[in-house]
Amino acid sequence: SDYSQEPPRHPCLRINAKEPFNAEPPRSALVSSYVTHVDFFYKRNHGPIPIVDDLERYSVSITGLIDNPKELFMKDIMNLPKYNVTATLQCAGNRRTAMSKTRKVKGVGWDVAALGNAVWGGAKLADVLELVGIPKCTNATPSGGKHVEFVSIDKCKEENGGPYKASIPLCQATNPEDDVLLAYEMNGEPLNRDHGYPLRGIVPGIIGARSVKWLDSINIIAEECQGFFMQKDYKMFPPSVNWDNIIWSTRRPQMDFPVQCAICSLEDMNVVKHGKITIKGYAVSGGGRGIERVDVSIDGGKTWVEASRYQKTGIPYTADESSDKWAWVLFEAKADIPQTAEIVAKAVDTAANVQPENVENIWNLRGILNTSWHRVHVRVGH
Ligand code: MTE
Ligand code: MO
Repeated sequence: SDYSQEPPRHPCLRINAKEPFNAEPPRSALVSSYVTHVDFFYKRNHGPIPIVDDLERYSVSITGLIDNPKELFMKDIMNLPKYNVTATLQCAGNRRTAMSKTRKVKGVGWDVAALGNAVWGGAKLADVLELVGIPKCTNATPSGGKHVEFVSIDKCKEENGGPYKASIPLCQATNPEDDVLLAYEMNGEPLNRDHGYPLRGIVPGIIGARSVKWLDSINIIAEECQGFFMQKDYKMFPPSVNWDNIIWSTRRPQMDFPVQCAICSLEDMNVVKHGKITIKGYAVSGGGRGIERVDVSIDGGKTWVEASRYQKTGIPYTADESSDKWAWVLFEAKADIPQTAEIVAKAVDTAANVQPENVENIWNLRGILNTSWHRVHVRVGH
């Protein structure tokens, strides 16, 4: 593979793997703004970044189980109504490094910043599919168990040099309420190469792996996508499964994301100047579920206080129509700590789901979905 034409990247990024390029910002960058700056948005790749230099000729083919397959050009997609959806994209491998500390897991290591919150601009996939004669889906008219497969133009070794791909159920793709986008903008600017220029899927509320970048084709298929990243990766196994006894077909591809949170204003083992500290971080759940509560402890989880929550700065967050349902919620609490402290955060989503206390109990060999209580140890010193 050829990594000689990678795009420039911000020097603050922590590189977890160089080729393919996988990097995350320092965690403090995440809580400096509600919408994550493109430079600080994590980059998760499985091959070299493709180059699309002729936008006029770039097209996406819509094929598969449809009567009239179509080739769509950028102008066709941009002619559809444009939507801006604020959505958090989180890699299933976020916080994998911490899971690996209890028992080694396979995969690129990540601290707590393999996620970001962006305003994605583009056409709704439901509108795009209507152009090829597929009606919108409502709960009253389910679309027959079919799937929509996104195929990229990149090349990755897991697919033996073939493209990255993934699928979602057709009913999700064609339900306007699910806000699935073919996005050409990120935070009001055209997508950059790292994030999928010129066009990517954005599937809010589920693991980042299904938001395929650099789209080449969209296929309507009878069964879910049989690609590596759907069938041999991104599945959640119980702690008893290891590389000798794994049977991939026993588990479904992971889609939804459980409730997650992490402290970003402090690093583990930080030495702080005095005992008055600010504990800031993010909380986010899958499926469009809001964040009901964030609890913070400074004594390792013996006692708790509730943190304040916000999306737009200065406006207290409530999980209702006024909030961005696909986006993270930032939280903040102030505390006065003794000489040493174990700070813990845990979130509760609007379905009353809670985070598991310990990573051991959710350990899985691929190291995905580490949503255990987030802990940082700090010491007051000089
Ligand atoms: N799409 C393509 N074509 N190739 C990839 O390697 N990585 C996926 C997804 N889409 C990937 C892809 C994964 S695992 C994640 S978490 C997100 O893209 C990351 O998106 P980002 O790099 O824009 O943050
Ligand atoms: Mo990912």
